[in-house]
Parts: sequence; C-alpha cells; structure tokens
Amino acid sequence: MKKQWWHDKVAYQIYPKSFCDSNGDGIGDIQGIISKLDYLKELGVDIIWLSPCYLSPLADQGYDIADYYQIDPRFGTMDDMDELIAEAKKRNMFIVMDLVVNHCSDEHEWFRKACEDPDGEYGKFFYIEKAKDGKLPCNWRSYFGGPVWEKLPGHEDRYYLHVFHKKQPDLNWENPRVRDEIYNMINWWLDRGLAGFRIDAIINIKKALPFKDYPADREDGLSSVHNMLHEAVGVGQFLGEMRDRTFAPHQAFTVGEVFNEKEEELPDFIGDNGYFSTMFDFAETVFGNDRQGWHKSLDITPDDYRNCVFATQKKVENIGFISNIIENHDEPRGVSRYIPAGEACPASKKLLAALYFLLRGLPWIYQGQEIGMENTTFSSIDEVDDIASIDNYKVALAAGVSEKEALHYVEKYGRDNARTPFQWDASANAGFTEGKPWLKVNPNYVSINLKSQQEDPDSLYHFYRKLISLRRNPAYQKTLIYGKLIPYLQDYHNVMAYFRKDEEQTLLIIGNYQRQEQTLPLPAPCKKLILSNLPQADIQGDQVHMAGYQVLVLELEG
Ligand code: TEU
Ligand code: CA
Repeated sequence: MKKQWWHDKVAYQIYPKSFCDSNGDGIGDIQGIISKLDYLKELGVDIIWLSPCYLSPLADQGYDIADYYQIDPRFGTMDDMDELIAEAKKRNMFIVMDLVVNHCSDEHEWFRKACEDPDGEYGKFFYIEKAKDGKLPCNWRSYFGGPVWEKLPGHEDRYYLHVFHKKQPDLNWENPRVRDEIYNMINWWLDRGLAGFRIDAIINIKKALPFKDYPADREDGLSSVHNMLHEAVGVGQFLGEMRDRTFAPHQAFTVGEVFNEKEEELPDFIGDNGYFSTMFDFAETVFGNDRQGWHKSLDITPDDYRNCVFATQKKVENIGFISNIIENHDEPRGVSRYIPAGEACPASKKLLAALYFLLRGLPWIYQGQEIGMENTTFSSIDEVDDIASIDNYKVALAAGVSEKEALHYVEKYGRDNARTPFQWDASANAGFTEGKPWLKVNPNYVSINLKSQQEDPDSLYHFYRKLISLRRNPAYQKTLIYGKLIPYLQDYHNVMAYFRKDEEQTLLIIGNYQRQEQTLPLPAPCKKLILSNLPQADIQGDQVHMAGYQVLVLELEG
C-alpha cells in the first residue's frame, strides 16, 4: 500500500445547520464554523468534512442542490467559504465538501430547462420516461418512500426518476454532457483550495437499464432500489473517469459513501489508485436493517458489533484504508446504538471510543460524538423534521404498529438524533444560537455539554483528546496507523479485543463490553499500560481483571 499524506490524520464531520449559529437566525452557518476552528484544532482534528451548504431549498437538508457554484445564504456567502478554507489552511487543517451528484434539486436550472423542453438538451440530463400502458416505467421504491417516478411538471404523460426524494431528480450519468458538467464543477472547487470531497450516495449513479420491474418486497407492490443496484454493472467506468479527470490531477482526498459494493471490486474502490482515497465502513451501520422498515430492525449486540467491524477489517487489510465511524448525520448516535440500552455512561462511551478509534484506518468523529451526545426524544411526530423518519413512521403505522411505538422507532433510528444542535454549554439553547434553533435541542444539554467536559479532566472529551494524542505519539504512531489488526479472544462473549502489531511492537486494545466485570487472559506479559478509561487497572501476570466497560491499551512484551 502506498503511503498517503492523510493516513495519519483525524477527520471530523460537521453538519453545518446544527453546529454553531453566528447570527441568531437559529441556523448554523459558515461563520459559526470559523469561530470554532480553534476548538477543533485543540481537539486534534485535521480534516473537516462539511455536509452540503450549497444553494438549496433544503428539502433534504442541502442534499438537494439548486446551484453547485453558490453557497446557500442561510449558511453564508462564497467569501465566507473562501475565508473558511483559508483559516483552516492557516491552522494546517483541510476542508472537504460534500459531493452530491447522483441527483440535484428540482429547483436546479437544468431541471427547470428539462421541464420546459423534455426532448431538448436538458431533458437528457435526467431520466424522463413515458408511462407504459398507463403504468409507471418500473416499480422501484424510492429511499424516502413511494415510487421513484414523479410526473414531470407541465407534462401529463411523462415521469422523471428520483431514487431519493421527489425534489431530488436523478442526473443521467450515461450522458457525457452531464459528466462534463460535474467534472468541471469538481475542478472549480478543487482549484479554490478545497482538499477534497465526501462523495454522496455514489453507487446509485449506475442504473440497471432498461427500466424493468423487480419482485415486490413490501405490500405496496414496489421493490427496493437495492434490488436494482444488485444487478447494475459498470459504475467503475464512471468512477474511474471521474478520478482521472478531477481528483487524481489535484491529488484530492476523497471518501466514498458506498453501500452495496461488491467485494471483488474493493481494490478498484480503495486500492492504490482506487476511485477514492477511502470509503466508510457501514457493516455495523446496516446490521439488523430490515427491508420492511425500522419497526422490523434488529438491535446490534456487542458481539455483533465486534464481528461486523472485524469482518470489514479483514476484507480491507491487504487492499487499502477504510474510514471508521460510529455515527453520522444519517444515523442514530453511536453511544445510543452500540452500547446496550440503559448502559450509556462515561465508562461505556469511552470504551466504544477507544475500540473504534484505534482500528486500522482513518478515524472520523461526528460533531458532538466527542462529548457523547445521545439520541433525543420526541413528544410527537410533528416535532420531527427528517424525511426518512416521517416515511418510516408512516410505513410502521401502515403495518399496524401503534403511533406510540412508531414514534419509538423514530427515536431509535431517526436521522434527527444526529441533527439536534451541538451542545456547547448549559446556557439557553445549549449555546448553539441566540435565536430559536431550527430543530429542538436535546433536553439533556444541561448535563451533556462541551464546557462542563472541558473543565473535567476525566471527561469523554478529554478521553478523545488522549486517543488522538496516542495516535500521534511517535512511540506508537507507526503501529497504530500501519500496523496489522489481529483480532483477539474473538469467541468470548462481550469482549472486543485486538492487537495492532508490526515488526517493532505489539499493542493490545482490550475491552470488557458489558456491565459485569470479567477476568481475561493475556497472551504475553504487559510491558506498559498505555491507556485506561478507569482510574485502576488490575493486571496480574498473564491475566487482566477488567471492571465493567473497562477498556485498556497495553504494550505487550515480545
Ligand atoms: O445518504 C444515502 C443513503 O443511502 C442513506 O444513508 C439514506 O440517507 C438513508 O437510506 C435514508 O434513511 C446520502 C446522505 O448521507 C443523506 O443525508 C441524503 O439524504 C441522501 O444521500 C440523498 O442525498
Ligand atoms: Ca445563522
């Protein structure tokens, strides 16, 4: 594997709308982000990914872009963006934006022109079809519910394709003109000093054509887009072309949001000269998902979590560098998901932090994760903004689930959990805004907030800082970045442990992933205790006695 400048970095995701509001309109903005750069630097962050802040009607909170060359006025101006890039550079930090090119907004000029003249040049920018014998062109179900086909405004007999929301028409990547426009736009941004992109929903750009029905997988007679994607071949041609014409000449950093990749294609995706620098591991994210909806999803246990993570580590070990997360803006909070219900506490949060952060790959922190922000609660569905939650709520009701229970699933899996404002301090609105926040602040901000954790040397926040310094410590850096990951005690119940190992040293990361204490064997005597999440560590010869949710990082002899 070729060494890359970003391998030793720590990355952080900002959801701009919910990070920091500088002007009291209740919406986080770019000036707010600039005001927190020193905070991020102090935490130890190098690479910052911003969820979209381009011009957008915000039907899907910015993942519906109306103009790729403009900043939405709610987030600021292009000058603010240039300032952010420059201020980051001054601090040796890198800004990465979201590249949303499977679709644009229905308010994008291209789509307007397509509606005016579906047979003209811009009609070919999208997938526009006529009904087949009065039926839709095919029975795919959009990710946000309902058919992927919507009537083309102004044309009774024509439909356009949207695999996400109807305000997100899919761009037709088969059309070379579309690809040219996209590559020009990417290069325009990279020339502005951007370090790279997180690449949204990218697997969807290749459709299995011609359009056809797949076996229905719900009562609605529709079929998940996944069924089509499973058959789609040739996405690599587009991705390779995009790399060659944009990212490669700029030496840009890219991280793909890739679901449904085929295992044999992994080297093409993240091997040396892959389509992307890295991609996210979603094995644990999708664990327990059910095609019927959130009300059918299964919980993930500590053993499942470990097995998912190790399976990915194994798959990529000889190929490339994976990106490790416990949450993002589409997912519930990691501490609410990967720690058994009712057991999230400072110790268990630190355990989860250490276990994922020291894996082989690039560690990502999602805003608020560093202070252990948790899932929120809703008193009714009217408080919920997220379109995926609203759809899943309806799906659950239609399946006979009660309103109360359906809301419970929204609280458990909904995307708003990650989108509640960042909890800066215990003042009004958690210090996020002087105005009225666009989304309800999690009421637990009085006890969970950055200020109180900064003042407490034993807090989760300071633990994250220790993990980051550990990854930077010259004594361990090489092993933690490039060393092999070898699972240890993999058949033990509620234990997650692994070695990070190279020719020079062997580190052991060992976690007792449960409330009960347990005694575990050590394969070699401990040379040095590097980190513990609890004040004491009971190591005796070839055994270690672990308290509930204790995690240790040890250097072993030999
Ligand atoms: O997500 C793509 C995706 O496939 C899912 O994570 C999706 O959000 C989920 O199935 C809905 O419950 C990306 C973005 O991360 C997400 O925020 C956008 O909504 C989506 O693309 C469309 O741009
Ligand atoms: Ca604002």
